Amino acid sequence: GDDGYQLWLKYDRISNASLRTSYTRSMQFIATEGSSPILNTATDELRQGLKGLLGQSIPSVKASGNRTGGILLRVTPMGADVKDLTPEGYRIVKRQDNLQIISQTDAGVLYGVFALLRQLQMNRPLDSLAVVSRPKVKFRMLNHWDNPNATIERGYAGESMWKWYELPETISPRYRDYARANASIGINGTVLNNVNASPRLLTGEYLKKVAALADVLRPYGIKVYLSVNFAAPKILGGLKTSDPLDPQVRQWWFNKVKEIYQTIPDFGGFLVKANSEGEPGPQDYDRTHADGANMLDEAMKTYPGVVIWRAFVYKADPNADRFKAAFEEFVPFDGKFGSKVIVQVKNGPIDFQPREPFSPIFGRMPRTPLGMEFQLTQEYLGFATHLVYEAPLFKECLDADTYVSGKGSTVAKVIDGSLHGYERTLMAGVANTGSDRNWTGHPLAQANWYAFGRLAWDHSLTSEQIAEEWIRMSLTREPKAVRRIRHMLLRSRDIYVNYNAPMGLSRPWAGVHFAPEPWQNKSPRPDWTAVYYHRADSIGLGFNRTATGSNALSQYHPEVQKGWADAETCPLPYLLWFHHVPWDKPLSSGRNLWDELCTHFYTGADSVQWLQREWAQVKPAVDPVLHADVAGRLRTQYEEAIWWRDAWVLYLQEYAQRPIPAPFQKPK
Ligand code: GCW
Repeated sequence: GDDGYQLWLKYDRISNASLRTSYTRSMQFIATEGSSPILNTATDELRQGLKGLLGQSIPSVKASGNRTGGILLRVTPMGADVKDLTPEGYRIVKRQDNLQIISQTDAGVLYGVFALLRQLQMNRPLDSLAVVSRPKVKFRMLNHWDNPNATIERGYAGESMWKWYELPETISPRYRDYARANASIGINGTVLNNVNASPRLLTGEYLKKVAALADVLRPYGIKVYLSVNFAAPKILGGLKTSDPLDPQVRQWWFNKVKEIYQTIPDFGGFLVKANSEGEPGPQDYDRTHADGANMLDEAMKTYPGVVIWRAFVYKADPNADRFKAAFEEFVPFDGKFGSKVIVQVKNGPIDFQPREPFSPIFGRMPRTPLGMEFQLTQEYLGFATHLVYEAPLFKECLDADTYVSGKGSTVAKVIDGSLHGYERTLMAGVANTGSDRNWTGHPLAQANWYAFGRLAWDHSLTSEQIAEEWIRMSLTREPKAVRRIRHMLLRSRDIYVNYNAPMGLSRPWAGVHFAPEPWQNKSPRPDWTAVYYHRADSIGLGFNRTATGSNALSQYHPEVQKGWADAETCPLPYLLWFHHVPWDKPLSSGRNLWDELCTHFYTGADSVQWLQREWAQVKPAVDPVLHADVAGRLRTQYEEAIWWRDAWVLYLQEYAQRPIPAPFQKPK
């Protein structure tokens, strides 16, 4: 059986014989002009893919000469074929009876190869294989929250893939497979370690291990980055301080960066979580985020790396609104960051909740490159037992309109640099991979890794297109089954939101972020209790963030405020994010708040049974081992959905003092 290890690179033979023949006629040979590690990868990947899809070994040659009917891989830095491309972009054209994959760079050719293979996997006709593509975002990377002891913070697919104790001598073959998967979807960077960073990664001993991983990833166009602990000068260097304005501290970082580049010449850069959730940072010394980031910026000056500084900050203040914290701390520093800094912002203002409005920072720092941070690992989305296809969540944020430069100023245009002219553009996904054989725990969660890469390359792709590709490449090409599974994926996120946190509810979580505990009121920090977020009381439910409440709404452009400020017109999915709504308030749906909530909770849980039925229908079209795995997870999901529903409903009922609406009552 298929255990999911091959991801979307299975390359099962195309079953339609005439299609296979017509492809094969145009793919008699592969001619690679020049040679380099990345070009060799491109050639090998193309051969391997075609071998599977066409069932034939295609010879590779140095030059095509006068031959026709083959595929040419060509790098050309200048000229008509590439002048409309960016360095990693590619063009696939049919010319003089050869199919040519052309780019300014080796990496672009590699991406073109994977694009061609994707077209074949989708069984597209040959005459539609002409494509021009450019990545919309420059740094497309995964963030691993992996610790040196092999645990993964918020990881649900086993232990870390990085075998730190075996490196650098032993190189697991899995590293290369990881690189292939990422390169195939355009990912070009990876942060190897947790943002709650152990300083150990910066020691000479670990840098050698990092260098060994970099060696495996390099031929796939992927650079390594490290999360750094801001207190490293004290902890590793034995200095008395890590004050970013202290000359010795600055010298320490300068030397460290130099050492890194001696070990890893193409090192990607640093990712920093500072003064957040107890991590050290410049504020420990009464310095600012800009002081901290700019110290690293300076140390990095003569090297190619970037400094990615996270905006995920908030203070333990029961009277504050955490929603506003990152904006308040960062927006005043717009324009103050050095020339290598990118500020990385989570999609929503709180923390990867099942549905959040977009972070108000987007669009409000026009002079600072802002990167997007999405979370692939399902910290708040049911770990590895719940099916949640995340592309719609990513798209909801990317397509949201900030209005900062008039209508159409979407978050995507902020992130891709087109709105404010940033050159350093970034999209990061907190990885959902681990050492589980199928990489992601839930086999269908592979789709989230895939979708992230595809959207980082081109955010204009739709959730539907991406789902269709992933299903056909990974699960089945049987049209009816493809349609069913696509429908399941596309509905899955709303189903989850319905039974888990509907209508703008958030954070009913205790420590591990799995169990529903909306009553959870004990915590070392007041802002880590559930009631802080949902604000249930005898009058109603929800967090008033309008002018009569925390006024977090004021952080958005007036046009955005208009959409959410009035409880009468605020769309129901966002209602409780911005309003404290009385239990008996009639809503646009025709139901009052209590009945509407119950409808979401009950239909959400019921819909998991729909997912189960649909999955049962596709059994003949999907590998039996994988099918059984998912079927088991869906059974668990159903039990847990009921658990979530009941926990919320029974808890809220104590405040609402209303009966469960008749359609949802158990028959006597
Ligand atoms: O989502 C929260 C997680 C923490 C995480 C933090 C962050 C790495 O609960 O585990 O720490 O966000 O993003 O820094």
